[in-house]
Amino acid sequence: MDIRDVLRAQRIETPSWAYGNSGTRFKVFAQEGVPRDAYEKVDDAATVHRFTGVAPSIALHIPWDKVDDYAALSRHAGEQGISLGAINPNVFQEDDYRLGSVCNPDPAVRAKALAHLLECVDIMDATGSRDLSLWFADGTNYPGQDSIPARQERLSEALHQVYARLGEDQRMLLEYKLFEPAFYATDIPDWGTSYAHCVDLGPKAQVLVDTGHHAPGTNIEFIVAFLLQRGRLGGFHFNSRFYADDDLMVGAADPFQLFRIMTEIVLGGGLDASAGIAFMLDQCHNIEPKIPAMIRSVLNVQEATAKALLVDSEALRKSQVEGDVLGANAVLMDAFSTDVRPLLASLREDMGLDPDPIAAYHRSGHQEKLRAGRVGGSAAGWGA
Ligand code: PSV
Ligand code: MN
Repeated sequence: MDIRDVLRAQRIETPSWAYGNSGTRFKVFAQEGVPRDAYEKVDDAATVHRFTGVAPSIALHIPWDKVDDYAALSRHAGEQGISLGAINPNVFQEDDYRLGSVCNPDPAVRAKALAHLLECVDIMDATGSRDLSLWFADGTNYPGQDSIPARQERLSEALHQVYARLGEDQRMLLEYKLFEPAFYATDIPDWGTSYAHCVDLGPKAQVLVDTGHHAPGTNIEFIVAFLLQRGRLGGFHFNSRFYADDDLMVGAADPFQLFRIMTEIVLGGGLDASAGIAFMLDQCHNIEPKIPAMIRSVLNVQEATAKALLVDSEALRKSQVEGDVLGANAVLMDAFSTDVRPLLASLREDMGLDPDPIAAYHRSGHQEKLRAGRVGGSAAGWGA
């Protein structure tokens, strides 16, 4: 295996919502030059791809990225050199969803949520997207508020209806999250719950691991290795956290954790296109400029991948079967301690890219152009 070929073929999907304004529940800091509609978000994702060469698709969130003609948006993306990726339905931002969406005790609200999920599969037909990426804000805040098993049944029923609607080449990714916005019991709190539903549904249902959605101290690479071995790892939402679902740049808080995750991916064959794993980012750049932050994030995933590819798997296996604890650990640490930046810089030159994408972006004057050009209209996004 030639490491350079693997790195050249790597694909990292960026999220439309990272390009729009975002913030915390305390304040959204509006930035100049942010996209005003889905078309401009596609343009920003295309810019990230132009400088990195490995981010050729954008995930959409519906209705944040609602347009009249999705085929036209898809054509626009193609003209910019990228494609439309995962479709993320949004069933958490309407008053009707106060007690949940597909798990809501009211059948009328459940029907409304299901209709939106099915509409999103129609959108996938128009955009050519493979993945329906599902995350539910459903859950309860107080013990006794609702029946935990009844909610699981409602969830299962909705998922089966959506699964039945998927086309031959379409998949459903089921994301879990320990907490928030529900604080007592989230309806899909962990990978086990997601995995069980996916197994019930069939092979087109796969677990999505968002790195920010675990309790502190959770061994995420164990989850990754397990799901990969079982053929149920559908994809990632990469980001970083210090405390909760912080949505900071991937690899910023704990690059070693990202390396450990990518090492399990590499060792388990998860980088092969046939594994079908979607490597997506799910981040919000609240105080930092968005496009360079996204470029930085893509480079961080690339660096972790390069280091994981440097793990000497033969030496590792040998140490493992010999019970050489320190030797095995040293194999991983050697790879992690290697500076892969020169390798990636030379790879980029081979690919016709600038070896330093962030410096190249700043030199390009693109940010100033956006600031001057994107005036009027209102910024598209969940924040402001
Ligand atoms: C929820 O916290 C989440 O991780 C889901 O993936 C959403 O689609 C995304 O963030 C944006 O709110
Ligand atoms: Mn996510």
